[in-house]
Amino acid sequence: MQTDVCIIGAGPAGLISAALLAQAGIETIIVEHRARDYVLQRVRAGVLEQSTVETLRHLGAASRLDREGLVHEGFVLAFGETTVRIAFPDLVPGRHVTVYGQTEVVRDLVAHREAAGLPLLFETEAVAIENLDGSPRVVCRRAGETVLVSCRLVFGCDGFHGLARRALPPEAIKTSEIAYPFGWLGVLADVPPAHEELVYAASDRGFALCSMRSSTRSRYYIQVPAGERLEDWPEERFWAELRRRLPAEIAARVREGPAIERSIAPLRSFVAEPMRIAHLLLLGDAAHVVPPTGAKGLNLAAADAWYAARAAIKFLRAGDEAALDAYSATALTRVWRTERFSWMMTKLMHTFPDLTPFEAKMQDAERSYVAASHAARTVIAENYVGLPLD
Ligand code: FAS
Ligand code: PHB
Repeated sequence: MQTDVCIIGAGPAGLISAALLAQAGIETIIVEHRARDYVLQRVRAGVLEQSTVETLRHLGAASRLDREGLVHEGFVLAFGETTVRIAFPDLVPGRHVTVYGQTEVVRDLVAHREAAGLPLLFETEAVAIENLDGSPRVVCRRAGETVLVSCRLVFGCDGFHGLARRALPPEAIKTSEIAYPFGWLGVLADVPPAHEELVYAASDRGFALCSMRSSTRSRYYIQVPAGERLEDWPEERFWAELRRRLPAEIAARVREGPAIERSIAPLRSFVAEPMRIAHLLLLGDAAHVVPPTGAKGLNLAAADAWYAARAAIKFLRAGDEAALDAYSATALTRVWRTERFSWMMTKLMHTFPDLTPFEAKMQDAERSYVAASHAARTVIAENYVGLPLD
């Protein structure tokens, strides 16, 4: 098969970048390892920055989002029984976020791609990338057959565990990483949310998050030690622990219900640099991972897609190789600022097993400073709603 850009992965990074390229008349083929049904039901992120919503509107893929998305003007930080509202109209006037599941974003983008009749090959695993310095070839396996995709650029949008980054010689990239000593146990249930906005709760027992997908569907998370297994957490244990970590007034409003989905995700901060190697661009989790405490994973992938499509269009139309390096530099500036915010929120809100007494005092002081300082809350608000997409 022959195309301009071969995109590995049909997650947000792959689907958004493909749509932006198609809009510019650039030919693409998306190869996706998993089956269509699996991709369409995967439960992940839930909060969209304004720039992500604007990108989806720009693509003409936001009509359901505009109907069903929940516009939120703030969220709550809880430190024990003390609650602190991060109020966007006061702190970052005119800015807001939209609560709309990543599952729905992916559904909308797959429908958008298929309606355009553009190639999206499910159950097609990229197993090698050849000739990156020249005209690349992506070698795929599909129904026991080998499929070769010849192209001019490869977008590695295949997530943290994907092929693209690992196909590079180790000396080609520098990685930076923190593995946190805990993960998030997430439950999705058809019960009304306990609060009208998201609640990020820090308690002596650990972190908890009250999120939602609609007025009838809630998404809850609790911090669990790294290595915990789902079988260690029967549903009744989850609900009891969730309530113990929330302020009493919010805990009283938690409604239980059977889990539609349950999963444990490890938390890590990770960056691979540069994000352009020869004719391969890395986008989204293939290049960087943030702990979900800042609600940034999906939004960073969307920002990478915006920058990568812009660079690819310049390169493919005018042979502008410098644009490809500019992609890496521009994307990484946003990536590192977002890594900082996600790391800061994770340190602020989680129980760390091995804090020194001084570090524990620093965490207490940080929490009381956020509660007391308009400036501190402004910093959190301007990062949460999303940094400008230049
Ligand atoms: P994705 O991982 O979404 O997509 C990569 C795609 O590439 C997948 O469909 C995969 O099947 C495919 N692929 C992999 N290898 C391939 C190969 N060799 N050939 C072809 N295809 C291949 N972020 C938040 O903000 N909030 C959250 O609550 C949150 N929860 C998460 C829970 C889990 C379990 C995980 C793993 C991530 C979570 N994230 C969360 C982060 C998540 O939203 C990512 O940031 C987002 O999916 C990144 O999108 P992509 O970069 O497109 O990668
Ligand atoms: C979610 O609803 O899945 C969600 C919301 C906010 C986060 C992380 C996850 O920070």
